[in-house]
Amino acid sequence: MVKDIAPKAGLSADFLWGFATASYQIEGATTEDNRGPSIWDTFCTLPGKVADGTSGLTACDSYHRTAQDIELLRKTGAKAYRFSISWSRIIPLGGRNDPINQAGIQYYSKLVDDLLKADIVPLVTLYHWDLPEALYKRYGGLLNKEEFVADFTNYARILFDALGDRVQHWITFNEPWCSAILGYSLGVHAPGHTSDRTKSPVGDASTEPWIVGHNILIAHASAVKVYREEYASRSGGEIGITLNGDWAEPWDPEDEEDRVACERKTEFSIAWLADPIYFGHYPASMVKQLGDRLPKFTPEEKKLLVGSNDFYGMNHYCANYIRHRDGPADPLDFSGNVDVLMEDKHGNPIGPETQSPWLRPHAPGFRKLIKWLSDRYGRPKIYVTENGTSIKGENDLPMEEILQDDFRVEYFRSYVQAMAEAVAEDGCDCRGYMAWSLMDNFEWAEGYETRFGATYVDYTNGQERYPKKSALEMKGIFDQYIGKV
Ligand code: GBH
Repeated sequence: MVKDIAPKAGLSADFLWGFATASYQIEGATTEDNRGPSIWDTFCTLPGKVADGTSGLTACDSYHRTAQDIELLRKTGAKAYRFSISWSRIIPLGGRNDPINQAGIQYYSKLVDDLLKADIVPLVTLYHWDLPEALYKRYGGLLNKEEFVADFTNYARILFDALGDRVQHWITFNEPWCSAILGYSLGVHAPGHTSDRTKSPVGDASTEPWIVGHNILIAHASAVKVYREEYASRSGGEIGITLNGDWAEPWDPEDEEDRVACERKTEFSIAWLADPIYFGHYPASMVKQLGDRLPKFTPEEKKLLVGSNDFYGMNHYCANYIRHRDGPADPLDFSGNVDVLMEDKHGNPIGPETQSPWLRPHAPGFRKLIKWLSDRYGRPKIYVTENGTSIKGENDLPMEEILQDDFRVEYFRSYVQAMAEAVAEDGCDCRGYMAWSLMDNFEWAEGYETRFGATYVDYTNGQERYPKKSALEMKGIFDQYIGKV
């Protein structure tokens, strides 16, 4: 009889682990120190867009509480912290000819200094969805390639200048899939464009998401070029993009068409934005389905893009069952003409329910996706820049019970193990992991009712922070694996 051998698991001795946040979700102080409005400030004022009618007006008040955030990070033993910068604090009107706001630069500069003093490595995201509102009004924001690329590159350069001597890890964009699909197809994120006229008077979901994705890629590559030419040689830092992506399992593993559909779904959600960076073109499956609606790269754009990742920033939360659809794809389709399901052919769920309708934990999918990415893109260095879960009904519990978040502890434990197996068994090159999130925060269209924090934030009582069990157990989880490969 063959004995079951447990897979090996391990992470490198210098593995960076910690927690992630994003500016609009935690900072608050949206009108303070000259900060200009962003498209999210505006979006939140529209009736029905945010579940509980809230906004990032106060959020976790991190603009005034970075000292507490760092203290919290210290308490967890984290080695790294990923945060994002609010563009409209740096340039309130956003554009390359608009005034720079020194107060904004000082805020982030001090944050970086304080993190380094606390022995915490900063990972900085330049764009986590909060575009200056003025750029949307001025020229249509992400839809305008020439203007957007020039303005983003200028914004990026200002930050490389201000922080580049101390920040070694830069992320250009967080999840362009979300900006494009949630913002310009489904219309559930700012600026809310969609073809659904009951939701918005503007938008064309058959074309705009593909234009937005394209423009973000060019803006990413343009900023990377500036960084490499003007800064990296001096400071030795690295830069990449962060892409979200779920794992796909066939609804019926016996059905060849469902197996092919899984690959196509992953190409539509991930390879859409990664293939251009590694290969200089979109996946064939997308060209086939979208035809001329998918923009084309000029030779210069191609050259700019290929090789523009020093690392692959991976945001990952869950998995789905995928069933192929027969017949031609809907012009509004963005998933490769498939059904995205929570149960397989026999009614087995992919994972337990959480507070987020889209999120069912399924740790084996994490290992499989890390391997899928590694195989396709030639074993890139990977930083997991987000991974985490909400818990069904968490917000309705008394605080004492929220702090005992065993469901989240188990989620982190199983996902970190899956990643450590991908490294030790599959030869993947994962070098960092940032749990989402350091603390409960403004969960976009879900408002504050959905909590993703490893720390409880008491919104009714001065945004006081209370670490949950998951925040305190993370170090123990990582200690098992670090230095074991
Ligand atoms: C992350 O995205 C974000 O980076 C972070 O800001 C956020 O707080 C965190 O997730 C938790 O939500 O049901 O069609 O609307 C994760 C990737 C992809 C997850 C889109 C939600 C919604 C699909 N997201 N998905 S839909």
